[in-house]
Amino acid sequence: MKQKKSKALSSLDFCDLSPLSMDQQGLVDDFIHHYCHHLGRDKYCSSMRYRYQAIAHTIRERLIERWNNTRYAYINADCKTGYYLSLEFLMGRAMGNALLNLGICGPTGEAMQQLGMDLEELAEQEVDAGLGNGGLGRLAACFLDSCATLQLPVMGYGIRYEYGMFRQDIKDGRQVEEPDHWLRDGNPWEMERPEYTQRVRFGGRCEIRRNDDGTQSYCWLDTHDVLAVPYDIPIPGYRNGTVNTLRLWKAAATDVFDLDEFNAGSYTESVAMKNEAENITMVLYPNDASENGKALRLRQQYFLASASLQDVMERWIYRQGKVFDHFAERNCFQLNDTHPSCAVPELMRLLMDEQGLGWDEAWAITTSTMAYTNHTLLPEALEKWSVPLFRQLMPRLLDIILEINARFLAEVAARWPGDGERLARMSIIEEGEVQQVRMAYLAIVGSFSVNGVAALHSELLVQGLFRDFYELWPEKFNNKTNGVTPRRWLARCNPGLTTLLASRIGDGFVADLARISGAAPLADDPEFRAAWHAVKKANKERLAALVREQCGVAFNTEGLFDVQVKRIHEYKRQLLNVLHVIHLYDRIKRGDTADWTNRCVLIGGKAAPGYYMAKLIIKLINNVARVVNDDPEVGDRLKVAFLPNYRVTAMEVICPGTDLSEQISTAGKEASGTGNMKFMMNGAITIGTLDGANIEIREEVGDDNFFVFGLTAEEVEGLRKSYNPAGIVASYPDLERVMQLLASGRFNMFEKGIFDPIIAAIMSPADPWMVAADFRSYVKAQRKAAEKYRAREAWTRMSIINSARSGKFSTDRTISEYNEGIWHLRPVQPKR
Ligand code: B1N
Repeated sequence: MKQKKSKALSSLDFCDLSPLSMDQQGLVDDFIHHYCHHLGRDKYCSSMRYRYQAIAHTIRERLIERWNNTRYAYINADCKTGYYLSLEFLMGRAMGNALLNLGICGPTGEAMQQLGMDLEELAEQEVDAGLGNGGLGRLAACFLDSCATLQLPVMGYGIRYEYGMFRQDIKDGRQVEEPDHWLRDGNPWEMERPEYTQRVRFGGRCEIRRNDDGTQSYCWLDTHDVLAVPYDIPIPGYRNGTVNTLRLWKAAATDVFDLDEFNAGSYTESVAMKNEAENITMVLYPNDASENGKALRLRQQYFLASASLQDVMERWIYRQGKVFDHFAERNCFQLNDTHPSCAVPELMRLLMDEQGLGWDEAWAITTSTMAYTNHTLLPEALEKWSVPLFRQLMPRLLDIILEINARFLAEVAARWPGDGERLARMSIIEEGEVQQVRMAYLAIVGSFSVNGVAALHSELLVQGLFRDFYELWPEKFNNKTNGVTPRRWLARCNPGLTTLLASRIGDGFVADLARISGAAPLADDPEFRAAWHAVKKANKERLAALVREQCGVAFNTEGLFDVQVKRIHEYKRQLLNVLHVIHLYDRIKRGDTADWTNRCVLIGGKAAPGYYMAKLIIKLINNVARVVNDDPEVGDRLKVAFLPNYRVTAMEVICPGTDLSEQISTAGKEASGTGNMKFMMNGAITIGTLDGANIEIREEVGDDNFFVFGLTAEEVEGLRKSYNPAGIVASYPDLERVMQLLASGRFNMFEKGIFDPIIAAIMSPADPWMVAADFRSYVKAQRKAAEKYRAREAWTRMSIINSARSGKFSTDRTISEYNEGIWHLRPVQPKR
């Protein structure tokens, strides 16, 4: 795999090539070249696929020019580099984003028109790169966009899963998972780079060797090696000449390995071994915020950490030699949750075993290059790996972890002498029937920075989960409130609103979202409000068309578009939403419809395949939708749809067409949320609990422009011991009727008892999500929203204010804070 190196082709300097044309005719010419000469198609080919591929390659070569120039600029600047290590990058489609950021949407559209094609129709051919579960993976994608836009030398490192997030089908109201073979037709947005292949070791055993000079060295022997082959994806900045890199690793079997087995005469075994190696990057684990403890997942984690660190190390040695004095000043690794946290012991191993550094030197470097972001407080999502599994897969890493722990506990013991309980609490190794490695503690001990993703979340981290560590190292802990990129989540997905805003405040807000505040005074301008309303209406038409096509449900755009799209999880409380829908249905059936606001409720999201309750909630939503939509008495007053296969590309149509954004998690459970920000930016008003970034959204828009409800995080914890849902239901007739309707079988006429587990969960005094507790205040907030919606001018005013106050929630702001507080990178301007 690793190719023979030869002398540089100095006559082929990219900098000397004449730049590719960015105008209509140049794009037409290159399209024709790719279509006819590269792909070998002609006028008789009617498949859209090759037209898409030809335009993709036309754009790709324009990215490659800037990509090379960016690389040269980074090398020349000899600058510090940041690395974002993540098991997930939820990129979605690349083409529209590349055109937007290159600034050639106009000429490309015209070029395609000249050739008799529609650019947006071609764009529809692209499949989503769904290499992530939800918020955490999409955040990584938004971060890369902002790093490139801010011209920061940051590289993403991830895994090139053969199968991304599963496709969700709904059959008979239930989720069915289909494999997502997204690479089937090839991927024009990646570039294989076998010349940078790395070798990752698994299994085997460790041996200590005595050196001649009396020192010891460690050998990791008899390993089963897997090759890591990089595929690079260009990440264009917004109209600035920068193109950064996302490097994704694919696992491949070593040839040596094959040969040995083959020579031994066991051909089939050797093919089976090859399969085992290549399995590592076969599939993304579809668990959002819950862990499954599968060995293959740990292999993925180590594979990513090891390949990426070796890659960085190889470049370092190539450029700086085998001297590591300045390594920490020049490199910084941001760990996206604990998933890549094997990077801590792996960097120790590389520095000690491969480069011969001593422990103290290696530890000083490691703990000044690693930074860790926590994304959840849910105990079921905190990663723990069993010590025996670690020993089996990465014996040398386990040795290092145990040594890190021994030295760390000695430090704790020195600080709190005699406090055995504290030692047990803080140990990286959890004792029990089977010892476990607590990955979050490993990440904290090995990092110089630990951050949460919204103000409340970061506060709860240091008060609860990480309290002991905060007492020890208060200076390590900080907050970095999440954001979303305004390029994809405003300019690209909502051209109508972007054009309207640009006509009044200029288009500077796309690169600097703080400037969107200039639109706030326009909320008082009736003409602007009318134009705003017209854009929203058009976006609602687009969303209604999607719902009609995907769900067969007719949404009337006069109604309030009430939307909850996100992973299905009990803590996110899609159940509370359905209970409200049932309540509205009950009101209609009872004739309680004076001053009614017509409402279209859209819910979408995937459930982890093994999450029974989440899947049952999907079934309930679908069954309720069927009853409501089929009831002639209901008519346009209420429509309900479950959108199958929610993903990045669907959100690009959904958020611009939404009036009311549902952010209704149990307070203290949603670390941040980022969908909430996309909706806000596009002029939806939030109905939400005081959870995650909702709190900061409300701070920005003010109480008048946000429908808040529910218990606070503190109240939720305070209520636990005395929680009595039966009492709550009995004292609130509206909720009592909803529960009766649920129990009556109205929504499961021929499926007796299927929703009993849901009823039991709501009625349980141990319900961790306290659905019943927040029902009353939720209904009240919903009523207020419905009333406000009927006052159209006032609603539009709120909508404008929400967009205009969304400046804080750009990932440009988030990334600037990461850079100022953690990374300390200097921006670099490539040659243009
Ligand atoms: O990360 C997002 C936050 O906005 C969300 O509130 C948070 O729930 C989400 C294990 C996770 N936390 N933890 C995960 C994903 C995959 C996995 O295998 C956990 N995702 C979040 C961005 O900060």
